[in-house]
Amino acid sequence: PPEIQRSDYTPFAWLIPTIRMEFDLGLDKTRVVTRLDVERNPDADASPTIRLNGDSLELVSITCDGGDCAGHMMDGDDLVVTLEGERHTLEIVTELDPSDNSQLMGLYASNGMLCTQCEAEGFRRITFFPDRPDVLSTYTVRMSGPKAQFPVLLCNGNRTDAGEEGGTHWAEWQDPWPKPSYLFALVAGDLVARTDSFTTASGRKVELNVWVRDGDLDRTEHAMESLKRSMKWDEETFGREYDLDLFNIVAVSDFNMGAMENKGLNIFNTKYVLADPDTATDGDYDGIEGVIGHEYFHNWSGNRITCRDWFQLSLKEGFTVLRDQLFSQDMGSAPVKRIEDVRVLRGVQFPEDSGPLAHPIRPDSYREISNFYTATIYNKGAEVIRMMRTMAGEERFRRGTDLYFDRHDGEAATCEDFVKSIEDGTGMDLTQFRRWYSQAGTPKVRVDLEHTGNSATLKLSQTIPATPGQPNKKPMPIPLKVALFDRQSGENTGEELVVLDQDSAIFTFDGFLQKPVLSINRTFSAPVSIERDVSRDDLVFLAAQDDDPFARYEAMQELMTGYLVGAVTGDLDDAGCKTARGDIAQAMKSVIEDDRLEDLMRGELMSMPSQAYIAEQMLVVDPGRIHAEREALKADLGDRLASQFHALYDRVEGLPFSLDAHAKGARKVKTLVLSYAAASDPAKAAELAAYQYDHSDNMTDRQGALMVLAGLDSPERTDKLQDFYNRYAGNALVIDKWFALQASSLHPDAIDHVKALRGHPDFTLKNPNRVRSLYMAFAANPSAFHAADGEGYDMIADLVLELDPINAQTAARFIPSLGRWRRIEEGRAKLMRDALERVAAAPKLSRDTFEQVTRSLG
Ligand code: DPP
Ligand code: ZN
Repeated sequence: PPEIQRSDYTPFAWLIPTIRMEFDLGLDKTRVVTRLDVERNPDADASPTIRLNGDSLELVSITCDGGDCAGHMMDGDDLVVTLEGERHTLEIVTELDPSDNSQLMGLYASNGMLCTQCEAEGFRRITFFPDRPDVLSTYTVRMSGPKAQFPVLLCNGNRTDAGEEGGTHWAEWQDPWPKPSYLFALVAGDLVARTDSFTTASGRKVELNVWVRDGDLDRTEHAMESLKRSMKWDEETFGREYDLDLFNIVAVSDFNMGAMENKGLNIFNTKYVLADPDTATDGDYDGIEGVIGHEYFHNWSGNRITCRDWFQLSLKEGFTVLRDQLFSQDMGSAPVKRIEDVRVLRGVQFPEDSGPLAHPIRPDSYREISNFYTATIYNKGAEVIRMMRTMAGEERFRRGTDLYFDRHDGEAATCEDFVKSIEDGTGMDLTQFRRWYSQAGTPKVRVDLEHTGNSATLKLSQTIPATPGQPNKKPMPIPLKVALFDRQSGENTGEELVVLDQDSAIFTFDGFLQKPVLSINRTFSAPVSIERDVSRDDLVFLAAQDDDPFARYEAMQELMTGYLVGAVTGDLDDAGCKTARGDIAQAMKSVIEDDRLEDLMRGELMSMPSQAYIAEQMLVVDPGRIHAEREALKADLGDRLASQFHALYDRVEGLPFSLDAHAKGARKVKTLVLSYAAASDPAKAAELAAYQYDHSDNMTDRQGALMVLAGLDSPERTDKLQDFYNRYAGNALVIDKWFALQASSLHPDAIDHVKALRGHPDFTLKNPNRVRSLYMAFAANPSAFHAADGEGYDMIADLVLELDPINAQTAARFIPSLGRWRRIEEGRAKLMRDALERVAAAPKLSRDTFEQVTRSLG
C-alpha cells in the first residue's frame, strides 16, 4: 500500500453541499440510496472526474441527473465518475451486510442493534463518497425498518419527521451543520433513554438522552451528570455553547475506540457510559467523566472546526484532550489529575517517541490513518498546546482560542491555523515553537545548579534524540517552571518560568548564601525528560516539603527510579543500595504520616514508578531484572514500614462509601497498602485482601483486593476469583475486569492463566473490549509478557495473526509491544523480532498491521 504524504495535499475538485440518504435497515441486508449534489469547487483545480472512495462496497447502481451514468468505472475500491459541466446530482445505491461486519467500521450490527463508526475512513464502507474531512455537506437522512426490531431510529441533528405503516416505521433527520463524512452516525435498535435537559447560556433548551439497552438505565446517572457538567464548563471556560436542540449519546458494547463525537449523536463504548458503585471503580467514574467531556468538547474543537486532512488530527485531538484534562482538573483534584496525565504520557507516549513508531504530532506520511490515533497525537498534542497556555497565561491563552474559534468556525483547518490564531490572539511569537509540531522525540534537558557567593546559577541544555526519518533536530522552546528553596527555612523565593530556547542557556538567581534546593519542571510544565545529578537529600527534602504537589510526587518518583536504575545496572553497590532504600523508606514514612496531605494525593506519593517508566531511563533493558528489583523494593518498604502501613489502613478502613475525594483517597491508599504487604508478607496480605474483598460494598475495594489476590499463590485467590465471576456473570464490563485482573497479575504463572482463559467460553475475538481485557492487559504485564523463552511474544503474534482478518484496527494495536525490541536485551530482542517477522511473513495482512509491522522491523 502506498504512503500518503502531507505535502501532497490538494483541495478536492468538487463541492458536495448537500447529501440525502435513505436507509432501508436490516441486520443482514441494508440498502442505502445516496443522492449527492455535486458542483465544481472554484478554489480547486478543475478535474474531469470525481473520485468517490469505497471500501469493500458493492455498487448496485448509479445514475447521473436521473439518467444513465455512462462515464463511471471502478479504480480499485473507488468509483470514478467522469463529469462535464458545472453541477450534477448523482444517485448511488449500495447494499450492505451489517451482521457480517466484524471490523466495526462503517455500518455494523452489535447485540441486535445497528450502529456506525465512520472516523477515520468508515463512511466509504457505507456508500461511495469523497471520504475526506475537508468535504463538508449538510445531511438529510431517512431511515426505515421493522419497528419491533428497531423501535428507536437515531441520526445526526434533529428529527424532522416520522411515520409508520404496517410493521415498518421510518424517521427523517436533518443536520443543519455542514460536516465531513467521518462525523456521520446512525443508530437503530431496541434502546431506552435517560432523559434530561440543559439550558445554554443564551437560553436554548437542549434535550439530552443517554441511550442504553433495557436493564442498564440505572447505570447512566453519572454519564448524564458528567454531560451537564461538561456543557456548563465549556461555556464558562472556553465560551462555547451547544448548537442543536438535541444531544444524544448511545452506548454500544462492540466498539473499537472509547467513544466517537458524531455531530449530535455521540456513540460510546459502554465502558465509558455505564457505572454504579457495585460495578465501576473510582477510575471508571473518572474515565466516564473525562470521555463524556472529551466527546462533548469536540462539538467545537473537531466538529464546528474540523481537520483539513488527517495529518492535522492533533488539531482536534490534542486540543480536545487538553480541554478534557482541564475539565477533569476543575471537577476533582487538579494535582492528582495532572499526575495521572503525566503518568499516561510517560508510560505510553515516551516509549512511543523513543521507538520505531515515533512520529511528530503532525506526521508527514502514513499508510493507514487508524494507526495514528496515538498517544503522540493525543497526549503529546495536548502537552504542546498546554505549553502555549503556560507561556501565555490563562487569560491571554483564552484570547487565542477565542480568535481560533471565531476565525475558523465552519472550516476544515490546519495545525498551522491554530498556532497562528494563538499567536495573533496572545501576541506571542511562536515561530520557533512550531518545531514542536514537526519534530518527533522526547527532548532531554540536562540540568546543573551551581552556587558561588550569593548566587545560584542554573545551567540548562537540551538534546532531542534522533527518530525515524529525523536524524538531526533543532532546539525547541522548553518552558520550565522553577523554584529555589532555602534549605533551612524550607521557603522558596517564588516560582519563575524560564524558557530554554537554545541548545543551552544559563539563568542566574541572586540572594542565596547557601546552595538552594532546586525544584524544576513544576506541574510538568514541559513534556521532556530531565537529567540531573541530584542528591538524595535534596529529593527527600522536596518529597517532604515542595509546595507544588506535582514536584513532591516527582521527587518521590526520582528517588525510587534513581535507586532502581542503579540497582539494575549495578551502578549502586550493596552498601549504596542499602542507604538508598533507607532514604526512600524515610521519605515514604513522612508521606504516610503527613497529616496535611489528602489521601488521594498521598496515594500518588506512595505509588512506585511503573516498570515501563523505569525501563525508559535505560538504553537497553532486562525486563526480568527490573521486575525483580522493583518487587524487592516493594517488599523492603513493606517490611520497614509495616506498622505505618497498617496504621494508615486502620485509619481509613471504616470510612463509609461515597464518591467524594476523601472516600476515594481512602480506597486508593487501602489497596496500595495491600500491594506493599503482598510483596513483604504474602500470607498476611492474602488474609487482609480476602477480608477487604468480603466486606467491600463497592467495586474499587473489591477489585483492589482481587488484584492483590490474583498475584498471590493462596487458596483465597481461587475462592475470590470464582466468587467474583459468579457474582457478575452476564455483566460484560465486569467480566472484562475479571479477565484483565488475571492477565495483568504478578502471579508467576500468569502466562499459563492467559492461555487457559483464551479457551474460556466467555472469551471471543469479536468483541474488542474482551480482546483488550485479556491481551492488552497481558502485553502490558512485563513479568509475564517478557517470559525469557519468548512464549509471551509468540502469544501476541498468534493473536495478531488470528485477529487481523476479523478486526484489523484492534489487531494492529498489539504490534507496538513487540516493536520495543531495540531497547530490550539481546536474547529477548531476537525473540521479539522473530515474532514480528512471523507476522510480517503472513500471506495476507491488513494495511493496518502491515504498516505497523514494517515500521517496527525497519
Ligand atoms: N472518537 C475518537 C476520539 O474522540 C476519535 N475522534 O478521540
Ligand atoms: Zn477525540
